[in-house]
Amino acid sequence: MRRIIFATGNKGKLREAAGILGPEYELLTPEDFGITEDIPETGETLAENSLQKARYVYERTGLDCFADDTGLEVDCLDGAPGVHSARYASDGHDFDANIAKLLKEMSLKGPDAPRSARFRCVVTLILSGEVFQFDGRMEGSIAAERVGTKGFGYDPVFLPAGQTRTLAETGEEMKNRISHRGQSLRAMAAFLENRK
Ligand code: ITT
Repeated sequence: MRRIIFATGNKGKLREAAGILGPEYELLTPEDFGITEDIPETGETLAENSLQKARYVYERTGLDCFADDTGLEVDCLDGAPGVHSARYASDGHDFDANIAKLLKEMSLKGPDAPRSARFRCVVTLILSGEVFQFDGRMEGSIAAERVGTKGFGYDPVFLPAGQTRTLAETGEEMKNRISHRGQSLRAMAAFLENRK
């Protein structure tokens, strides 16, 4: 059993990480160490923000930890919302408002605009003070409207490549197999396995 802190305040990410990493891992959260404030994310890239979140928790606990920074890149919006995905519509991590803004901005591009998009994820692991990063991505497209109730964030409008159902319809097991987070966390787990 490996105990490690996942430096996140996002319960959806935490649930997925537990499913991806399996029972070999006990995931602690910043809350378990009295860190309840929003961890600052002021970088200009996913890699910078991911490192910033992991460092924040490592500096306060001295324990091994990892963080996940994820962005949704939409081609017809020149890669937006990208690194600003959490605060696209407002400052408050409001999923519904973020999706509403995304669909509105895309409709302004006209009916023929490409709907292709991808999630990118950078996981930063701090292990005995050393930093390692793992990338993952999932290609797909943005649906015309929200469908499904599972998952979190932009899942109700994300159609993985080659699929006709959104991530919020298919649910976590399928998502974890193909997702950006699944790829980066499995890469991290393989790395940790090799270090044993
Ligand atoms: P932490 O920083 O506390 O981990 P966060 O929600 O702020 O949580 P990010 O900065 O990585 O995380 O957020 C990017 C945004 O994209 C945020 O609104 C998420 O809800 C959303 N998001 C991240 N991963 C997603 C996924 O797998 N499916 C759908 N939306 C996702």
